[in-house]
Amino acid sequence: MKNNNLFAALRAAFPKDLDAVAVETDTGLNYSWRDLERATAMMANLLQSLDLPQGARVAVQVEKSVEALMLYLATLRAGYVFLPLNTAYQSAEIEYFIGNAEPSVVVCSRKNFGWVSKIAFKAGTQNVFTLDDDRTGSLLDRAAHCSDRHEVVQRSADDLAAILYTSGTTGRSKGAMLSHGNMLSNALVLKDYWAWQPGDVLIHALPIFHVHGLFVAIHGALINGSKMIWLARFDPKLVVQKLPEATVFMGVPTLYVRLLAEPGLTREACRHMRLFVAGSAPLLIETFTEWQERTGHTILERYGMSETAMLTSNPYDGERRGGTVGFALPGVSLRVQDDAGQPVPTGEIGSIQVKGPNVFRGYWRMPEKTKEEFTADGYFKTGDVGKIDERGYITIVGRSKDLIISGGYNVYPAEIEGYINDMPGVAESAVVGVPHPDFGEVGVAIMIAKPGAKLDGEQIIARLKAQLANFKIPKRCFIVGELPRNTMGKVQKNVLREQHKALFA
Ligand code: MCA
Ligand code: AMP
Repeated sequence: MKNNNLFAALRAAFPKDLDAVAVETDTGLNYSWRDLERATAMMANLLQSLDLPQGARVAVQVEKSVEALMLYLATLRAGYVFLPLNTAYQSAEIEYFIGNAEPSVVVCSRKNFGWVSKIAFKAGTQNVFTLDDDRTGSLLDRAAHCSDRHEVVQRSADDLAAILYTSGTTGRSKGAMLSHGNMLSNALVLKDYWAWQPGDVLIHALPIFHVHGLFVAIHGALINGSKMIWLARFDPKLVVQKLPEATVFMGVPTLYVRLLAEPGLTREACRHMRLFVAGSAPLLIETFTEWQERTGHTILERYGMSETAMLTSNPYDGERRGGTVGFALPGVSLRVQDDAGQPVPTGEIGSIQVKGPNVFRGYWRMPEKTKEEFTADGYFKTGDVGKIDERGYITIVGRSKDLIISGGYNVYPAEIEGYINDMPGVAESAVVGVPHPDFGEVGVAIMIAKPGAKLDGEQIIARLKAQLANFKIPKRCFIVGELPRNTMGKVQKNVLREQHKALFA
């Protein structure tokens, strides 16, 4: 029987020369393909020795390192379900994810072990390991005693490989369940669509707890047997320095904006580059055009979601049109519908719906929510609003979901408003996204006080900082007498966005 474990496919693409460099780090370390093979075998053996139930979740909140990458691959290899968590999440956020996902294994950094292990043990997790970005931690200590031989566990295409939490517009975060088949199909389509070639080298500068850095970038390089230049964090100077050794780069728009501020970003620096990919948030046409002028390269913009991995892409060969996200990828059906569920005419705006082998298996333990997000004929409602032009190029014009995308991270206003509304003296709040030159969009909070109460914006920000991941904190806070409302009494966020649109201009 064919093994549909994603890891089996990635490993089959390792080059013949296992001693060649697979990952080169910014600290001067080289990891060979053999290192990846052996270390993932050892970690997979460790996981399997823990007697975990079928479908066990391995939740991981660690700094970016090659060992963290190996842990992801080892989890696939051992047939368990990987659950990556943003390193910015604080205790209330982690408590929710661990309580909801009930992982059998939690891996965290040593400095967080105290509070993370407390949360994990309370939720019934039996195994908590540490892993730091200096190649230390109990996970590696334990794996060192395991065999470096391991047979990849048999998995079917429908078996779960990962759960990615993506916040809901109302209520709490939902875990998007992605299967081995979802991810392998997407990786193979992109390998072809983006014309990955022998000798390609990827600069990996994104975090590895979201689809972009974890799947699109890593799977892309591995399924092509390509070396990665691995940066622990995005540093524009270092990226520019490494460009001459690379051929492929992927980033959210903020990374491109910051790279353009580097005088060293020149045609000469990009002379070996083959492909620059952008996504996760809208790429401004100014950035697209300036990049073309400075480097001679046209950024290829694509569009995806945690629930679906990549959905559309501008062509590799053919015109890459700025401001559009290109065409539906091979195998993906994409349509734009009106509120009555009818297809809209060419060029008109409607809701984007998708179907394909990349579309997720549903939300973790939320069958009702899952059902709501699919149409009767099996299309997933993305919550994005867009249009398709006469040449078939898709443009995203907005979102029906109340979501702010800041520097490529999603911020759900409802979550932040919930925290603000719980603060003493706050009657009501609204968080809206406004344009920002660096992050594309940032959150701004507007609130009204309870009668007689006095609110202090700085204090509110400080309180939020103690509770929430840093990227979710509104950049500004306004206390007003009243919020604009429609005739139904609903807060008009569009009016607030308009009022504050020039704040960071
Ligand atoms: C950092 N800060 C931010 C953000 N990042 N504020 C708003 N939005 C952000 N994204 C704030 C911090 O709160 C902090 O504020 C200050 O900036 C410095 O923090 P630091 O961590 O040092 O920031 P940085 O290292 O400069 O990070 C900026 C970044 C990072 C490199 C752009 O945000 C990043 O890596 N973004 C990429 C996200 C990503 O990979 N998204 C893909 C999602 P203070 O000093 O006040 O505390 S996958 C996806 O969307 C789909 C599927 C797709 O299509 O790909
Ligand atoms: P996530 O929940 O992190 O998977 O974010 C997915 C959302 O990011 C999508 O639903 C879009 O709203 C947005 N997105 C991703 N890529 C693009 C893009 N190229 N242009 C505009 N929005 C994008």
